[in-house]
Amino acid sequence: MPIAIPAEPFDFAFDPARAALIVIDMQRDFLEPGGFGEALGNDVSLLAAAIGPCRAALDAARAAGMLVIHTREGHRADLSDAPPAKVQRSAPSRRIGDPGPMGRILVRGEPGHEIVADLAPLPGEPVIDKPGKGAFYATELEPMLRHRGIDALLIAGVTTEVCVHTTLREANDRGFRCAVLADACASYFPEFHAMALRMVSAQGGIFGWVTDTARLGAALQ
Ligand code: C5J
Repeated sequence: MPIAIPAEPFDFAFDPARAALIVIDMQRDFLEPGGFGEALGNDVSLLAAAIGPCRAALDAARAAGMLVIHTREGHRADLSDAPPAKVQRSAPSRRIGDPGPMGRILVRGEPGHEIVADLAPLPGEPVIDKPGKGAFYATELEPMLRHRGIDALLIAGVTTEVCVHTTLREANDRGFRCAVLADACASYFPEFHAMALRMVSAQGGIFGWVTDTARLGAALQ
């Protein structure tokens, strides 16, 4: 049955049976010291704030029987799916594919590529491995959503202005109605987080809606 969540710029109406929660890239490589995020010069502790809200969103979505999808950014061991331009732009000291304390940086199957323990996918929940920032690029996400009749997405994860935003923009152009869960997203740059959220709901909701886990949880009860 359709429900409506208070959101900006106005209520976000969706049918939980036709909606999915997508949790973007809550991986050790972005959230823990020694991974990709830190190799790029970031303070990774800034992303920890999103873990609790992501967990709350997962609990609410699972209890409501909603589809839950996780994504992971990373590359094949031979880096054949990593554009040279992306590898060259990663930190000169430790680049994508280089060894680090959590294994090879941003490489599938390495410890750093795993989703943080608190947000581990449950058996049966799809995990999308993506080589890019957007979860639709070079992945099976779109057919997966279409085959299940999904038309609305609730989006959480990191980082707000990079992989969350890129995925949101891809989804918006494909006709999905999207709401970002503000407290379940985070950035290494708090000002980018705030501005990225404003970009979503400005201009009458040009990319979608912004809400939070408390409002989602209350609406799904
Ligand atoms: C980045 C991401 N920031 N998951 N990836 O490189 O946002």
